[in-house]
Order: sequence, then structure tokens, then C-alpha cells
Amino acid sequence: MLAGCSAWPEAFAEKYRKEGCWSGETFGELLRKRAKAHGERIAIVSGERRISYAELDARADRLAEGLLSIGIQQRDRVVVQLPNIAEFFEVIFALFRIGALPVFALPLHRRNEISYISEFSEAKAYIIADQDAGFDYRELAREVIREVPSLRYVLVTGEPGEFTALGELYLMPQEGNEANAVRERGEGVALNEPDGSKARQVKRQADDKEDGSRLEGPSSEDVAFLQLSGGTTGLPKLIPRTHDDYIYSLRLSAEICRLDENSVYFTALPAAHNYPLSSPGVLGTLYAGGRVVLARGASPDEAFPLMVRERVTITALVPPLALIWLDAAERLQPEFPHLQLLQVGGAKFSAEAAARVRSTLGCQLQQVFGMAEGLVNYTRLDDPDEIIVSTQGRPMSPWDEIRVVDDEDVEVQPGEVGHLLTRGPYTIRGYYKAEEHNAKAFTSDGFYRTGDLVRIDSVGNLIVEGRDKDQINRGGEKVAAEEVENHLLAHPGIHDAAVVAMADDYLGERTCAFVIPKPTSNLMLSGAQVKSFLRGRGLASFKIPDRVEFIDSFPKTKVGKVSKKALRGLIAVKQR
Ligand code: OOB
Repeated sequence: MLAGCSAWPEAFAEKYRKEGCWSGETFGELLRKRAKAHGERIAIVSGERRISYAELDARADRLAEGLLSIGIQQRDRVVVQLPNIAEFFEVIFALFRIGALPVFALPLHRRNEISYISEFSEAKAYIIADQDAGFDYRELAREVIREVPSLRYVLVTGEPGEFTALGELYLMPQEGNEANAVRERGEGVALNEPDGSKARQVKRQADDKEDGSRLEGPSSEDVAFLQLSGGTTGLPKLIPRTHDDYIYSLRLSAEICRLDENSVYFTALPAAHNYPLSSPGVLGTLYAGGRVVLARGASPDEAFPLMVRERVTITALVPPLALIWLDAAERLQPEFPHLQLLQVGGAKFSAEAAARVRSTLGCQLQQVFGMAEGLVNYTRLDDPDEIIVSTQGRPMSPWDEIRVVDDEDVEVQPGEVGHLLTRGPYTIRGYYKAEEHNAKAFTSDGFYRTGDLVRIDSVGNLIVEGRDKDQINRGGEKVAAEEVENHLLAHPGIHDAAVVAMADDYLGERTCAFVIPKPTSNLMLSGAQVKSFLRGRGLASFKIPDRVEFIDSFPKTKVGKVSKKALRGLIAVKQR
């Protein structure tokens, strides 16, 4: 196992293998098998491109060769920040084949997040699109490489600027001139190694073993990638997921959602999120031999015609988008004769909105309550409407263990609200390189403390009643309060700061920052200044507080801590 990751205790690993959860397959092998079985069938539709399983497999192979030729090796970390384009999947399957680890960044992440995760994961490369949604990622890369010495390559889809064109790597290596073709154009030279000599040396070493053992290849129990946690702490946490555990979650998800080779999954959400990636998402659809339609925009204007054209059978949304779709569908009356299932998850979907899905979109609803750390709950397709509308479903695996406990970790009475703890065949046992935090985030017997408050109904469905973690769920995007507070404290005119959730009709929650200015400071602070200060620190836009409130002191709890509950109450009163 990769250093800094916590493996399952052997007794559990043995059980998960014996019970057939962990199949012993890697992602590289999975794609190869699907290419053999489904060859010419379309795997991915991306803009005007239609890519067959055979093509995806071949392109992943070529790209893997290209990545190896510039020195990307097994266990290397590679930050991947791509929009919903086919290259996203070519890249990750190429990395999976090498055994290098994608570190999934979201398209909305900026300098602060990218620099941190690149540095923390000691990433060797950073893969971006030239630009997307009006943002130039090459400019971001210029800033990031200045801050992160481990980064040797920036690989770019589209116009590379001074960086390496990802497209060139598909063409390498060609008969011994490996990096040369690219080097001649001044590209493809390792950033922190001006003559690129190391890259060539590595390539030569790799070529020495021509018996096929060159790709020692990852094992199914190895970590396949690092996913970002929604986070509750000052600094983001990385989640190591193995081939075995993740592929198991794909298999179950595909089964529960009844995916097969006729399924067409519409990717409205950014694919790097765990939910559209694997629940069942893009990877679960490829697992089932179905077709994935990648969408750049999720607005009804863009999404509806594409869904009709591609005969989409299943898609996944977060609650705010689901509300927009429901309203638009009532106006536009789109015909979705093939749509069978609309998944909604990532944040609580109100029962009122849930009840509108079938009559408005003409399909079944499925609520999804999951987390990048592992556990995913689904309502089942044949559940009674009552359950689908008013619960968040139940764990997907019979091997998922669930405990609902009080503040002392004692199980509550059936039906009572408590803290949700979980352990199982696809739930991590620890964050990457986070020993201290792991001691708090996991029980001594390996249960993950989800930070969610739930109750369980008489048939085992979970109902999310709230949260005890210091996080704001902004329409599915997670904001760690402490992370934003730390950035606020870096402002010379700010004495103290506390970030809390405030109710919002559309997003469910937005963020409100309570700020105590420094009494000695002669800076006149305004909310706009505070926000632009955070933007200047390179924070992703969804983490910028929606509202800034100035206050003289914080309400305190009995033990003298800042009472976030009282602050939430304060802002609720102001909102009236
Ligand atoms: C998904 O994953 P994350 O890691 O972005 O966020 C996990 C957290 C959960 O702990 C919970 O607090 C919240 O998001 N959440 C929900 C929910 N689904 C997630 N809260 C209420 N109702 C729901 N349906 O968000 C995620 C990962 C995989 C599948 C689906 C969602």
C-alpha cells in the first residue's frame, strides 16, 4: 500500500475477498475486458466525438506510453483538473494502467487548492485543459508551478502555450526518438529539470525490459487514486481509494441502478466528484458496458436537447439543479421517452421537490446519500414512493456496517437521531498522510465518523437530520468552515472569524462569515473587501462567503467555545 495510507486489517481484507466484494481486478484490466466485450460500441460521447470502447482502450494505452516516456511512473501522483471532456477518462485510465495516481481536483479549484494538493501529494504533473468556462487554466498553472517544486510537467489539452500538449503524448514514443519530437518545439521539457535528461533516462530504463514486465503494473489492492474530501479541517484531506474497493462500489451501484449495455448516463455534474464518477456515474456506466454522454453545461437549455438527442436513460443531479430542471420541465414540457431514472444527492433533497419528479420528468427518482470516503446509500428502484420521497435510502452493500450513536459513542435506540458511523468494504480506514486527524475521524475499531446526524426507519432506510461537522453544504459543494476561517485570519484587519451556514431556498445553505475587526486597526473593513481578499488568496469561488457580518464578540458555549449554533441563530433572525 502507498506510504501514508491505512490498509484494511488483514482479517477484513480476507473477508471482503472471500465474500466476493473485492474481485482482484484493476481499472486497467477492467477497461481491457470491456474493450474485448464491447469493442465497437460507443463508450463516451463528448461534443462531436464518439469514442468506442476499443478506441478508449487503445488511446489509454498510447497515452500511458507517452506518460511513461516522460517519466511518469507507478505510484507517482498526478493532479488532474479537467472539465467533462473525453480526455478526462483517457487520462485517468492511462494513469491507472501505469499505476500512477490521479489526484482529482475540481474545475472550480484555484491557486490555493491546487497548490496545496499538488504540494501535499508531491505531485509530479498537473493536467489541465487550456481553458474552460471562461477561465484560463494555463494562467493558474503558471502560478502553481512557482509554488510547487515537485511539479515537473504541466500537460494541457488544447493550446498548450509554453507547456506540454497532452496530444503529443499520444504520439510518443516513436522508434527511439521519444521526447525529441516534442523537445524540438521547446515543449515537453521537464519544468524543474531544464534539459529533460532524467525523463529520457527513465524512458531508456523502461525500454531495457522488453519482456513485457516493464509495466510491473498495479495490484488490485493498491491505491488507484486520491479523491478530495469535503473537509472539516483547516486544510483539505485526501482520500485514497483502491482498485478493489472502488470497482466493488461500481459493481453494486450499477446493479442497484440496473445499468446494462443499453444504459445511457448523462454527466451533468463535474465528473471529478465522487457522485457522478462512481454512483454509478461515468465509471459505473463503463463498468456495465453502457454509454456516457459528457455535458459541459447542466442548464436545461444545454442539457435537455442533448438528452433527447442521445436518448439518455439515467442522470444525476444535486438538489439545486434538480429544482431548476423541475421548473424548466414544467415550462418546456420536454419529451424524455428514454429517461428512466433521475438521481438526486450530495445534499438533502426536500420531500416536496422529490414528490414532483415523476409527474414532471416522467421518470423514477432515486435519492443518493454518499460520501467520497466510501459509504453510499440509495433508495431502491422498486421502493414504495413514500420511501423514495422521504428517505435517503440504505447502504448499497450487505457488508456495510452502520452505527448510530450518541455523543459518548453509545448506540441510540432504534429510530432515534444520532451520529452516523460506518465501516465496510469500500469505506476508507484513514485519510492520506493524516495520522493525527485520523485518530479523531475514525473510531479505534475502524469506523469512519461521517459527521452526519441520521435516524434509521423501521426497514433500515436512513434519514439525514443534520450534521455535527463544521462544514457548510452549499448545494452539494462542501465548504470546511475552518479552512475559510484560517484565510480570514490572515487579513491584517481581522481579529477573529467564524463561518457558519445560513438557510437558502435555492442552495439549501449558503455561507456566512462573522468577522470581528481588529480594534487597533485603522483599516475600514467592508464585506466586499473581505471577499476580494479571499479571492486574492486564490480560494475557489464556492468557498467565498456569501455574506459577511461584522460583530464585536462571539456568543460562547458553556465551556467557552464560539457557539456556532448561536451564530446560525443570529443570521437566521437577520434573514427574516
Ligand atoms: C457526496 O460526497 P461528498 O464527499 O462531497 O460529501 C459527503 C457529505 C455527506 O457526509 C453528507 O453530509 C452530505 O455530503 N450528503 C447528503 C446527501 N448526500 C451527501 N446530505 C443529505 N442528503 C443527501 N442525499 O456528496 C456524495 C458522494 C457519493 C454519492 C453521492 C453524494
